[in-house]
Amino acid sequence: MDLSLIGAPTDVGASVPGCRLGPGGLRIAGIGTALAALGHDVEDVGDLVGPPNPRLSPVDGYRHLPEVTAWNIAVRDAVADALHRGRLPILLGGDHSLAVGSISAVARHCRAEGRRLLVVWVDAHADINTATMTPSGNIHGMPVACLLGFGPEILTGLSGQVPALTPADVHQVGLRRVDAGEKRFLVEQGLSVYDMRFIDEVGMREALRRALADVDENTHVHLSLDVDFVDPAVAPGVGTPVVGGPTYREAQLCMEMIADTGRLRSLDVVEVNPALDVRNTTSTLAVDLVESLFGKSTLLRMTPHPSAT
Ligand code: B3U
Ligand code: MN
Ligand code: MN
Repeated sequence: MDLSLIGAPTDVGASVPGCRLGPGGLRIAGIGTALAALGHDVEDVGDLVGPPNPRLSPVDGYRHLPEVTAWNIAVRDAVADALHRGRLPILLGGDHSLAVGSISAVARHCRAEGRRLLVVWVDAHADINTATMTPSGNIHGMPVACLLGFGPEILTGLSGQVPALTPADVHQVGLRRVDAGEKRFLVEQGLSVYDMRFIDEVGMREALRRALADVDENTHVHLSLDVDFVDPAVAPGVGTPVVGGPTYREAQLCMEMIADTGRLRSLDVVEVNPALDVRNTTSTLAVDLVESLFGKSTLLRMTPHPSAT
């Protein structure tokens, strides 16, 4: 496949600084060479440019809304450009607020092409806060709400249509820290959520089997991979670690099952925080996961793997 790496070195959507260093950490861990070694054509468009992190308090429930907006417009346009050129965009974040711009570009592209969009959101958090519910004002806790049409107009309208997504388009996997308002909102909106309790009791395999059940040839799968999805014992370099996450192997299975669909067409890798990391472990883990997403497997295998059906 033709892949485009797009760096977005910012943490304006977070309050813990450091994920602005994520694109550098991921490149040093070898994301480009690893994907090229799997046979892909890899283009690195370099880092987008945007405002610095002013480290201010929230205003009307949003921290750094003008800066988050500027970064998201840059991300949307870069992702749209890659898709337009027939390439598969890989957003190297940066904090998770950037998924608003990334997925808005993907949603607009799918609308134009008549494709069904399915977003797999893997995260310790639900990221479905609104200005009135948020405990922090951090916009990286709000991208799912923005994409569903709940948020500031400047962000909810980035795809050219509000909402960019409907709840049926989103499946969340790995949740284990959800704020009180978010819990109600998830139910109200009817999102499909495979939380850690589900993964403990039923398993990662069944979670992904259900999340991917209606993927067909006309489906564009987007994976929004917040690395705090993985247990912090394995992925320590994140701003908001939450214990009790998937193991390395469970996270790999999740990636492998998405790869097996053959329909992954865009990806966000976000919240890698090299400033909090140990020997670039978290970037290295992220590269391992991305390799599985793009075809690395232990044995030669058929796609989809017969046991996955
Ligand atoms: N739900 C909390 C914490 C949080 C969400 N996403 C991250 N942290 N990375 C909030 O601030 O909205
Ligand atoms: Mn997130
Ligand atoms: Mn998270």
